[in-house]
Amino acid sequence: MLLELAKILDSALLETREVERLTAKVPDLKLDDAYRIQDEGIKFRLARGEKLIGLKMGLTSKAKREQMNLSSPVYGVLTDRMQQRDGEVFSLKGKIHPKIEPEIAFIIGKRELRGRVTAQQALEACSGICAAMEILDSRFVGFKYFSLPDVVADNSSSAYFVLSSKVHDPGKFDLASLAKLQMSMEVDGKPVQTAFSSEISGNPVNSIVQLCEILDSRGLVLPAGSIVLAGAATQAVQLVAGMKVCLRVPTLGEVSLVVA
Ligand code: OOG
Ligand code: MG
Repeated sequence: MLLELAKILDSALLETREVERLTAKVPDLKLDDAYRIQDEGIKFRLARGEKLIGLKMGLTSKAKREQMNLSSPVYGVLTDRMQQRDGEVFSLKGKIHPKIEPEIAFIIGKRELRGRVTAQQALEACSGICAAMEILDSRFVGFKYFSLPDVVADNSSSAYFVLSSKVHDPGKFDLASLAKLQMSMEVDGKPVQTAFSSEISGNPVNSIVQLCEILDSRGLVLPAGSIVLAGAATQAVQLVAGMKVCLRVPTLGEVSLVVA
């Protein structure tokens, strides 16, 4: 059954169409099984030649939990095909109902993270940190009214992401400074969503801590070299052709995309 549900979502992705939420068919879908559906969906993508390059945390801010009416952090998987280049033109072709949100990304260094870690250990395990934006695109009708198992099964709405071309040495930051980053996402030069990085689980580094906890509970590790998106600091904004979106984080730099 799980494989069948994964196939439904995978065809929706490939055919750019919305499908009914899975819990309409399987009302008692459990979160564990939802992660198994996510795993199967990722296997389909890997079989098509995509490579795993990281993980994203989602629903790590109050703004996002309220926007989606969902209660706890979840993770999704990032592949090389999802990554856009900083400043690149992003075409809406082949997208269902994409939204963009401001994030912070960490690059895990040469050693994998296994088991539970503290925020300090998580920070020390990083080799890079940068400003980032995630483009979500749920495969569910209206991008709304889904439950936690639905969103997890759908790879936590992961679709695309972009990292700033400026990646910093995390040694320049301590935990306190990482909670005070000012994040301003602009559309055509006007700020539309602004927040401090503390909106992300109190500190974006805590997203790595939470990710390790969930991975550990599933018997998995956070691989060396992974990109980790910490989750959006604010609500997501719908993408419209012609808009230029730029996230500015004064101490980190900026990252942008032009929507076509
Ligand atoms: C779920 C994914 C949320 C974030 O950064 O909070 C997320 C959704 O909003 O569809 O990626
Ligand atoms: Mg996100």
